[in-house]
Amino acid sequence: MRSCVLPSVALATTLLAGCAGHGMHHHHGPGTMQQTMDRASASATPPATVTASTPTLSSGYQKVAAAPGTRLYFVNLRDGQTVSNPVKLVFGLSGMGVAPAGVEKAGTGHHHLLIDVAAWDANAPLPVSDQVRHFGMGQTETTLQLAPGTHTLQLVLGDQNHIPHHPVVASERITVTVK
Ligand SMILES: [Cu+2]
Repeated sequence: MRSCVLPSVALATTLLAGCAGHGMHHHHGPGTMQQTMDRASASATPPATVTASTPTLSSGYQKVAAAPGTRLYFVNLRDGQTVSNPVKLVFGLSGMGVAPAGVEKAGTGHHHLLIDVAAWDANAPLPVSDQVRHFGMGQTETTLQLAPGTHTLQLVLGDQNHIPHHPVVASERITVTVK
């Protein structure tokens, strides 16, 4: 089990995945200088602003529980990567299962992809928009056309009603540059 330093106190209660950029260097000694340089030059996307998750919504709705230790991550992309269209994204989920929207099954959810979203509500259904894509059939990958430039991408797991789990299951927010 790798350890992961969370970049933000606000997100410390969430289950952040995507720690692949950290903790990968196990060697000490001669390589230290190069590792330090690699780390310093790596881009770091600020985390999204997310409301603190509550187990119950104001409506009385009981959120679906996230399994402890669940990780959500981009399998094939990392923060700071340069990509070209069409951009393929593979969604990685460890610790829970994928089920289509509308199917109530403990320990499951469906993927949501947030594109250029800097803030979202953990205590409401995820909206449907060009920036918030739902994969309600249980898809675990997609292919996008993105405008040239930089974009942030983040995965959020939602339950059968598109409501984030408690605690939130979200990936690291990453930035990609589209050529
Ligand atoms: Cu949804």
